[in-house]
Amino acid sequence: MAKKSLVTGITGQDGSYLAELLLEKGCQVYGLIRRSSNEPTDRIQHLLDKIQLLDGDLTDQSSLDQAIQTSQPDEVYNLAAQSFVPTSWNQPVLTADVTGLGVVRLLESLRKYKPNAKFYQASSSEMFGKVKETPQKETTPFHPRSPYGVAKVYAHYITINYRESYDLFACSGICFNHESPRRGLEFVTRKITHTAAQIKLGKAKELSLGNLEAARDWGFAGDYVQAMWLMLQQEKPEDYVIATGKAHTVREVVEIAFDEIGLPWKKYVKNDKKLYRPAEVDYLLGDSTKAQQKLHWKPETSFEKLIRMMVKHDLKIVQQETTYPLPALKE
Ligand code: NAP
Ligand code: G4F
Repeated sequence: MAKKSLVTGITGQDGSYLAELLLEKGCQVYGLIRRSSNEPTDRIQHLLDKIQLLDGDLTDQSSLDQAIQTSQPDEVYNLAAQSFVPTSWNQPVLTADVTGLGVVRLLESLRKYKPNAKFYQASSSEMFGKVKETPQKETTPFHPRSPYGVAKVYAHYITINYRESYDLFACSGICFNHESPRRGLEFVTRKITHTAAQIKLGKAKELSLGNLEAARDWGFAGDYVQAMWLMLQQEKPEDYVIATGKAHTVREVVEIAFDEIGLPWKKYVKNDKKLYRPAEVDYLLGDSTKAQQKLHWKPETSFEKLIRMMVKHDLKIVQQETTYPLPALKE
């Protein structure tokens, strides 16, 4: 019988890649989707006839109970979150509620209705924040630098606690930044590749950025969902760092993106102090030795290939964009 997998955050970047992977593996895929006044399914449009969507929200216990009871999943991947770090300073309570408490709500539903399901939590390298050692591994202490990072630390420990308290198969992937052509436009890599494409095609004049010296260990989302799946195929639940082991600055993303479009970046990139964060995470670099040894996982896509892939995709979609006038209020 096909394995049943429930994915929260299925409409997000990772959710869309993971849903594709799970379908390839022959799973019956359920996705949690929250109410929206417009269509949130752009990234999974091509999968809609192959998956089942269940209404729910991580802030609403009864909807999670219902989703677990209806889907009776063998595996649950919790990818839903308020995931944009700057928003977490403007909406700290909402971020704590969704990204932090949302996880204990989901674990409670599992404990009550499907305790033998395997559970994956999307932990984050933002938990390392002001880093205590470099590179960061599973045992590196946390020092989060944003309300988002703090919420993820709670989520991480409550996942460990439910594993230890109730013997649930619950584990976390501590994923470093991962990107793709499906990345939200507000995250820095996609902001750069999309605006560069707009500049190339005459649809934007400049690119405003904050801290160009921040460094991240950037990988490809398609590679990272493989690791998530592998973690739930193990005999024992354990936490793993998922990273490429190479760090690059925001400036390097800009250099590659503008090289791809053949324009000099210094002419177009403006520094905007408003885009700096109240507390920055300066340098993240992950050590994924454990995942490589135990899961036999390794990243396949290089940083340069990733950024060039994103620019090429953005050139195509910016080219295709047509602007329709809004319908008049009165004809
Ligand atoms: P994303 O594109 O922002 O997707 C977030 C998903 O969460 C969307 O499907 C969103 O639904 C859903 N969501 C938000 N609030 C919700 C709520 N209250 N109830 C139910 N669903 C809700 O994020 P991503 O990049 O795919 O990341 C997936 C997960 O990995 C997140 O938990 C993120 O924090 C974590 N993570 C990401 C990275 C990375 O570099 N991408 C690294 C480490 C950890 P809508 O479509 O309706 O907004
Ligand atoms: O792309 P970012 O917004 O990603 P950030 O904050 O590292 O968070 C992402 O990765 C985390 C994993 O470590 C995830 F948990 C989280 O959900 C999310 O996916 O910013 C990256 C860096 C920052 O240092 C920021 O200060 O880019 C710098 N930056 C410079 N100018 C900018 C900008 N970031 C954004 N978003 N926009 C700018 O204009």
